[in-house]
Amino acid sequence: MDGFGAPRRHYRVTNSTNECARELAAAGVPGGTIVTATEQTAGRGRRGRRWSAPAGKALLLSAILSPLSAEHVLLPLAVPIAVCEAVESLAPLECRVKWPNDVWVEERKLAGVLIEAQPPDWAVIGIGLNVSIEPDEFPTDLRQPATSVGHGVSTEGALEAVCSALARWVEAPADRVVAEFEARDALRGREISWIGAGGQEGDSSGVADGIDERGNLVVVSDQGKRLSLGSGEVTLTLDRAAREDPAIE
Ligand code: BT5
Repeated sequence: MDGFGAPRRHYRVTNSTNECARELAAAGVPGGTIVTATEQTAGRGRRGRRWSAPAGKALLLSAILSPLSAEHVLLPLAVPIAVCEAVESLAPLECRVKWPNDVWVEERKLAGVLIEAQPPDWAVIGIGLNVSIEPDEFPTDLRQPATSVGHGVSTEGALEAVCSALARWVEAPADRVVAEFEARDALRGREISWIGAGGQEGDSSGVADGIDERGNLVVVSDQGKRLSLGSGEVTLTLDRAAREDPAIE
């Protein structure tokens, strides 16, 4: 595979670029193919959640990685890292990765990543990056406050920077990905609670302490146990005290 960006299929409106890219990947298009859209009518987040962005103001990108090998085990972390680097090359912002798949600027969600894969054949890397969305244009029911790149950056400029950073990070050795994640980890040292980790009844809150070599989130539970949480199984809540005590907002 020789980078991401060609061939490119662009839609003015589509349901979901990930959906289109999955169909193309299943039909055997070459790795490196990308799908972009000005607007999505059914943009997907994880677990049936929605991704929404006003037309033309976000990068809506799905990039096909093929073939997909064991060396790509940290792909879910390499992608948000690549987005951070791309954004920082375009605007004076400091980006952090909020495990497992968000890019944050000052505690606000700038980008989300949705990877859908059929190993060993392909992975579709879906990226939604807010480029020039005004604060009052975001949906009002977001789980986390959102923000945009701003600074006059265009969606095409963002596309170019993201594709070039992706090419580098997708093939980066695991130790570099882990080191870079550590430098950008938005959760380390923070109190979190989680639901959904099978077999770990009783431990559902603690302090985030980085990731393990498979990209799972390491937490030290309130009971003092060190646990690894898989991204597929848990839902996180941040800053427990603030949520449990409505007086602290
Ligand atoms: C994600 O899911 O963050 C992955 C989003 C991936 C979107 C891209 S766009 C191109 C490609 N094609 C697709 O169909 N999808 C990918 P998750 O962690 O589940 O977060 C979803 C949540 O983010 C929603 O429930 C909202 O609360 C919030 N959200 C929705 N739109 C947002 C936006 N523009 N900016 C910030 N947050 C948003």
